[in-house]
Amino acid sequence: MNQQNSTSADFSWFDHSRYGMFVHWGAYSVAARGEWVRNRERIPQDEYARLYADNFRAEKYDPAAWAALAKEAGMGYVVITTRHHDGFALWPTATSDFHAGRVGPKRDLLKPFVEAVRAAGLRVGFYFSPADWRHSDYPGSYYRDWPGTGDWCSPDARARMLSCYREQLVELMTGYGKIDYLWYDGCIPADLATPEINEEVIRLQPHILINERNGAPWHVHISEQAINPPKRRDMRWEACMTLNDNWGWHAGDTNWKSAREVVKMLCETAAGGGNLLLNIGPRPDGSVPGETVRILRESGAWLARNGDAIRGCERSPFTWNNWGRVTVRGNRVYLHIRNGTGRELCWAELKNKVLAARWLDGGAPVKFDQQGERLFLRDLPVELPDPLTSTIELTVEGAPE
Ligand code: FHN
Repeated sequence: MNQQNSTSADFSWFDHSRYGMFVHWGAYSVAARGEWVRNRERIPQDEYARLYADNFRAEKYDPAAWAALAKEAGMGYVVITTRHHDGFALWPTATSDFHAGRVGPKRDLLKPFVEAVRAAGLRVGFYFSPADWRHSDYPGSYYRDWPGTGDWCSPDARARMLSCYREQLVELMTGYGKIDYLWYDGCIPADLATPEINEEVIRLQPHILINERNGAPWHVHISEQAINPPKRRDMRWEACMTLNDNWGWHAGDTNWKSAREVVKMLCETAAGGGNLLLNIGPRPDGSVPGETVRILRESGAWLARNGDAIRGCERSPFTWNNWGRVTVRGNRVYLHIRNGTGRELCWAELKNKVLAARWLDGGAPVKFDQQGERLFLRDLPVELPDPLTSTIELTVEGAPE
């Protein structure tokens, strides 16, 4: 059942913002080799706890700085990994002894996060992994023949796993005030997901947005490391993307996306009426890598000048063009021009009558004439005004369909 049609909750904050920060941070950050390090390197739990969790100190943890960076980037919400597959919880859960309240920082890391994000006027999201490599009932076999101790065939093992999963979610949904977004990771095995648990979550947090990855189609379709709008047009969707090749901090990862690529992703997701959830992987001390700060600030400056062309945009009816992307909001059509076009650009798929055309950043008028569905934009500069992307705003008669 798709919950989207049955909820009275107001998710307009999600539709308006079109952009959020994803944070992958935990014991794995100490290894500096990504969040799957324990699995890839087949590290036994005790060794993993001793090498990584015990040394996860969060000594420079400043969630207010994370929230300020998200705001400067133009993001409207922040989603943090409360517990990733390794089982290490960022909050003092009663379900295990492997958490930040007892090991490493020896304090609750979620409470200051929630307070800082709310104080910045942003929405709060909790990522939660149904997979838990540490749980004795978790079937290791699902993780590439990793010698897990859990026997998934036994109903008792599944029941114990479900009970722990539910208890942790109840802790998260009752211990930190209003939570705006529950972000499940891919569910392995899928039958761990139960609509009943989501219905309990909604009873505890009536206005919460839930993504679909827990095995039941809920409010938000997720496209991971790709920008693929769902075929159905009545469902919210979000593309979650990394800034380099890893989610968790990886000291050897130098493959950083550019600010221009971030702007391109923003235009692509907004053109599809979707959101971009862009990941950061803080170091174990809580500091944010300089490259991340630079890229988010530079792309954020573009968004500060051109946000009207991204925020609140609906799914565009136009196909992409070889010069860029088209986003739509009401009777405004935004042409995001990325490639040099010479002095004229012809766009041939607009049925609506164009009433005005201007550069969105700065407002200078743009000469145009329309011949049926063909729109000619004249006397464009050979060097586009903005190195990241130059956007022309068209005011048209009616809303494009
Ligand atoms: O295995 C995880 C991965 O570590 C990361 O958290 C991503 C983020 O969406 N989700 C899973 C891979 O699909």
